[in-house]
Amino acid sequence: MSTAIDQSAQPGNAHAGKIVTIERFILDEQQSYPDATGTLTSILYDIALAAKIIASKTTRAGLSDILGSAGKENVQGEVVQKLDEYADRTIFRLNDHTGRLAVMASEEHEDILPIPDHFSVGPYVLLYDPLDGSSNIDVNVSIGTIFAIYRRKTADGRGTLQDCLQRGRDLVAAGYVIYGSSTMLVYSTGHGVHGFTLDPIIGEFLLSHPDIRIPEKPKFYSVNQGYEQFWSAGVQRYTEWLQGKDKTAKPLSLRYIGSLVADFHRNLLMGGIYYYPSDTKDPEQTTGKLRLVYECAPLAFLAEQAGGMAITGTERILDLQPTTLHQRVPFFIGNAELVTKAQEMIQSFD
Ligand code: P6P
Repeated sequence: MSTAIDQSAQPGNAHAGKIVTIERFILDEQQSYPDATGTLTSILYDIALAAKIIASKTTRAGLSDILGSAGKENVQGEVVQKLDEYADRTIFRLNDHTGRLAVMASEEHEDILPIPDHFSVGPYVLLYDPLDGSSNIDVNVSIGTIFAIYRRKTADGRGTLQDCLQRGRDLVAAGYVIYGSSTMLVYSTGHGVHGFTLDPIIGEFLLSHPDIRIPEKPKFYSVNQGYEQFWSAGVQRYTEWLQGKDKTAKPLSLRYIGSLVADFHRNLLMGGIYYYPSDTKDPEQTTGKLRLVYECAPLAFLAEQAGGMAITGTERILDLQPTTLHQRVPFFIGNAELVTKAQEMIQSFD
């Protein structure tokens, strides 16, 4: 199997033959913006550092007392795993004192996370899901961190909720870290999607997947088919189409890990669609499970940058104006052809 260094040596790769660290790549990218102050670059550095620190724990989770639940629930009513808390605290503490952010918000907390009064504020906003899919920690399934960076909207002072409730189309940068067989950081600042693999020996993220594009020919569909009875008619018919039941297309393989970042990452690299539709399994929560601000908008930004699409079933995710921090939306993301077909069948049969 080729390593990150071998891959960058592939002919046709703009970075062929070079060993490019994420720091160097981000700095090179910044050179393209004469008026850049370096603040966004520094935030991305800090996220890469947080990823290394969290990765050092996830790879040893089974060996330290950090494994297992912290015995309390988060705002989502989910049992908080200790690794969740560690990841959440690590990202906050790496960013609260830098003077680069006006405010933060984390999927693990009900409200916004103000910058402490004794630290100065800055022009950006950081929203993050510290460890998505954390219920998989104890069974050694890949999990991930998702982050979104906006410019603040309020003029000055401490950032507010308004700074955190922005449309995804106004994202300045977004990305994720996947803690799997290797640790990868994948991000975009609106100029393509780029993947970096952590070399744990030297502690560096090295460019391994420049300019990621979702393959035209999809391979997989990812959905929890255990809830099929609770879906709308359009989603049920769409799923049958994906399975080739109407004989107009070859069946796709079902791959569903139950960890959004892992499912999204596989489909980004190999082609496919992930969806978590609205369903009626919980009368209290029929708009689907995934959070617009912390999960859907940042991943939608990446998907579109990689030539894909992301919708609620009827609307473009990046056009949605969030009304609350923990707002959930139905979510279809991946290969443009498959997402478009979902929209058509939902509109025809719902
Ligand atoms: P279900 C994990 O809790 C998560 O938010 C996503 O990472 C994952 O895709 C989804 O929920 C799994 O949900 O209902 O299929 O178990």
